[in-house]
Amino acid sequence: MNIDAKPYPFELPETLPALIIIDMQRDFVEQGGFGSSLGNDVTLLLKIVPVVERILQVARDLGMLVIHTREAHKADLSDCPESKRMRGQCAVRIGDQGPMGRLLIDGEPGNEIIDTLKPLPGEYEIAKPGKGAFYATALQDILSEHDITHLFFCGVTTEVCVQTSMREANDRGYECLLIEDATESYFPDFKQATLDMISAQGGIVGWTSPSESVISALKSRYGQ
Ligand code: TIU
Repeated sequence: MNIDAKPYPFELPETLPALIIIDMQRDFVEQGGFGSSLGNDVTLLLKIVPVVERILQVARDLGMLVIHTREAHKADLSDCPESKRMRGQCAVRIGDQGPMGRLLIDGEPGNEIIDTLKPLPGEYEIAKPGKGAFYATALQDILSEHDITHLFFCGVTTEVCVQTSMREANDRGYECLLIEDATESYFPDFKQATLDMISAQGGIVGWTSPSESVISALKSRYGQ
């Protein structure tokens, strides 16, 4: 069973693939979080929420491994390079107090995954200090423990944390597919460029496909 994808059909493995949901936390989609501190219109990201909800429900129904990530730093900022904290000309920076608590700090209200996508028991929730989900996290060990070979990516933002994580996964030998309408950027052109560059050159980073194709193929391949 294949998924209709770019640049060519994505072959589903015998064993269940994993779903990786990148950084669907209040910091990026709600006013007053890290995303808006950088000067972005965060409302642009909200349109993917129902799509990510649908994919998450299918992954749960099929018993897939689900990994949620959050971009998060320790309260003492010991895992936040000064270069990252000082980048940009923002009035409020990582670790500073905002309307949803300290920006991008683990445990603060703004760092929580949005209500409708909250992880369930048995799902992994990874706090990651970098843009990539593999950097300084246990992600690779978790995937190895579960014999995962194929990964489906969604979340925000497309050209920052999603693309970085997908490239890290690609370099580690995983077959990766980015779900087109389940990822979003503050810059629509950057989203499109990222989708294009992933599947260019014969799938140099992996595949992309709309959620409808992904969901119907997953259900036919792994459903009862
Ligand atoms: N600023 C931006 O587009 N993204 C980030 O800072 N982090 C993630 O992409 N999660």
